[in-house]
Amino acid sequence: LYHNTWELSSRQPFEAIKAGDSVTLAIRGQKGDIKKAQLMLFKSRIVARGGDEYNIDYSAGTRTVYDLDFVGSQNNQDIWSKKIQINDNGVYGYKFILNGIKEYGDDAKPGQTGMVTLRDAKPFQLTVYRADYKTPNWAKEAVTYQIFPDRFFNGDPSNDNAKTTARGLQPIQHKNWNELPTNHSRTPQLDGDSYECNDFFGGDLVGITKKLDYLQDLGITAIYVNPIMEAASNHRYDTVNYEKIDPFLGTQKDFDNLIKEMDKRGMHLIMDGVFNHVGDDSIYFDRYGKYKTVGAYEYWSRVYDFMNTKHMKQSQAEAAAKKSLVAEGQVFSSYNWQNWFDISNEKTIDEMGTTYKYHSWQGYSNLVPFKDFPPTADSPVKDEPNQLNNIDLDKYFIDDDNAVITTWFKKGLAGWRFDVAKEVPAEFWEAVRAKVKTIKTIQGDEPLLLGEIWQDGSQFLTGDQFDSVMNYKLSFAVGDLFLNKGDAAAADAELKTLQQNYPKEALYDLMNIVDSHDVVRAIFKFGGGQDSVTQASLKDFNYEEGKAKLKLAATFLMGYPGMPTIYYGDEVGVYGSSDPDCRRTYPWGHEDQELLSYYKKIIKVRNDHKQLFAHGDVFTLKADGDVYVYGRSNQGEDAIIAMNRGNSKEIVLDASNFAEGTLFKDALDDNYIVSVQNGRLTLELGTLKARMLLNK
Ligand code: ARE
Ligand code: CA
Repeated sequence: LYHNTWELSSRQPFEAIKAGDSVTLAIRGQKGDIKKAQLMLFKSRIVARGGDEYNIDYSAGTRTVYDLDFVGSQNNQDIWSKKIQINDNGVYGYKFILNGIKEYGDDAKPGQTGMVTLRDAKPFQLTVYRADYKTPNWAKEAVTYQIFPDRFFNGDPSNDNAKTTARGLQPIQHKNWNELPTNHSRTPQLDGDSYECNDFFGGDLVGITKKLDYLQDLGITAIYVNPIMEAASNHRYDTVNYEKIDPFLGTQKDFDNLIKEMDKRGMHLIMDGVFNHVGDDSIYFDRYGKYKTVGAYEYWSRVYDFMNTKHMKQSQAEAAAKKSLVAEGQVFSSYNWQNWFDISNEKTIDEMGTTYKYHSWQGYSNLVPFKDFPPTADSPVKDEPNQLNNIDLDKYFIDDDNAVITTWFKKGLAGWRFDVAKEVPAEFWEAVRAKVKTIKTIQGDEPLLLGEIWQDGSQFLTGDQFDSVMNYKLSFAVGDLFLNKGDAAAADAELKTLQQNYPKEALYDLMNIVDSHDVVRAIFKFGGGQDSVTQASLKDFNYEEGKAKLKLAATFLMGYPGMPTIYYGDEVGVYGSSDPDCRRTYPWGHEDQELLSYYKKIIKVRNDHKQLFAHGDVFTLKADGDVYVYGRSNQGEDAIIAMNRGNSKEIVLDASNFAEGTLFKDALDDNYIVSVQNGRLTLELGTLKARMLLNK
């Protein structure tokens, strides 16, 4: 029995289909063996899940069975097939049932062929997207730069203690710019609470603004910035207030000015949106009783006992004012924060004294997930539609006139990167898209909706949720390739699977990365560094080897569809192990200039051939051992991107796609020109070298 999702004789078309379109699925068997062939089609149900647990769930959705038709025999094999039309978008799965007893489904290796089982075969995936699915062009054309704002540049030292000064608290002692991150500050901070991730370096929005010329010179056209809204920690995933810029990072004016300066340079801003949880120390929850508002935790645990609260950080007068707010029943401004979280009345004792139980995100007590967003094992998976109807969370974030998600677009935002996207109910993202896609950014562009997804993101990319996801899948494929963990064919299988599963609209604006603020720096990994090391040192890895392989990976991204995204400092040789070591400061004045000029060169190649690289077709030319070569084509303009992770060699490519005699010139090596001869191209590829060959 044989079915191969990559062969048109098995499945046509190769890629995701548009709702309303048809797909032809066929299976072959030895002549005479198949008496009856059926196709079982599943529509998966989108289920939000927490932690690492995540899968497309076919069992929860619908199931249809079709009889296949015998279409003929070839080479002693019988072919059975069926053309089916699918009208609704979603992630589908299919498997074959032969003679009523055997099943043939996916073998769980990337793409391609499957295997026979007696029952419970794993379905092959088929993605069906909405006919009107359209993603922003600017994102397809972008070269993006990711900034962890505390660590990029301190452009305004006067705000380094803005939060403490405003509240009459002890100033915090910042780390020196050249120290390493440890997540622990030397001094007790803010109001003396001891939380982690509290070492600050002073980077800010003015710092980003001041370095825009640097980014423009590098060829950057979009910036993705980690959370900048008010929060307690240095990473700011523990939001205090969604409507306010963190005072350590600057003011609303600084933000407006950043946007103004970015607009001048035609740059787009993508912001981190953390809508799965808030900080325990936030106006919404207010575990420590710090804010003028009455937070949910306060309400449930201490609302009748403000004056006696052990953690109360407010003055007696403020506490009294709160008490009267409660008495008047005006506890929660216009939103019912008390309903946003799961808080039980059970008391527990911890190091802070008596506390009340509440759910926390992955055991981090500073991150409090919203109710009905099921992020923990003890909060059961909920998949009823419209589960948000009984709380007004969606109003605050999406629907109100000044809702958080839409209002930031009015302030100049071009796109959101949504944190822990898979743990938020699909209905929430659908509502976000429905609303956001009715507006334009103030620059007149389509807004971008991008999810933080580490696994296959198909279910978010069928036209009713996101435009894009962080492409960790690609970072693993490219990472393994240059780490010599698998050969080029293995990487190609992973990449072809993405090309097959993701609608083209999504594939072309994925956030393509080699690393991020959550993982070991790519250069460290490539240089043989271990991610178990708390602090990377030059003893742990070979910088030159890491750098050579980083160049290969960066070149890979720069020629590929999707927006290549550079994690700040990668381009100048910043290294580091896992979080927080991957968040070292940008080394102004100590950059690896050679690496930087390589980055500039490859980015320029992409930017100079935007139509080709942002919109052109992509196809594999060679995936063999140490060598990976792919092609790009768009209306007579062609490119060949070749990478060799091994020793110097000569390779021969099938170039029958290109006209005989076509000249290809290496944009990274002016003296190198080759031409298509007898439908073939012969290339010299040096040790750990890449080429970007262009015919125009
Ligand atoms: C940090 C350190 C800890 C430290 C703690 C101290 O990592 O070692 O003990 O701080 O409080 C943010 C910060 C982190 C912080 C964390 C908790 O940036 O520095 O931890 O908050 O305070 C999964 C999720 C994915 C998530 C990653 C990290 O699915 O959504 O884990 N990423 C986002 C952000 C993070 C952020 C948060 C979520 C929380 O990008 O920066 O953390 O808002 C597999 C799985 C993935 C899994 C991945 C990594 O591949 O498939 O699902 O991602 O591994 O574990
Ligand atoms: Ca500062």
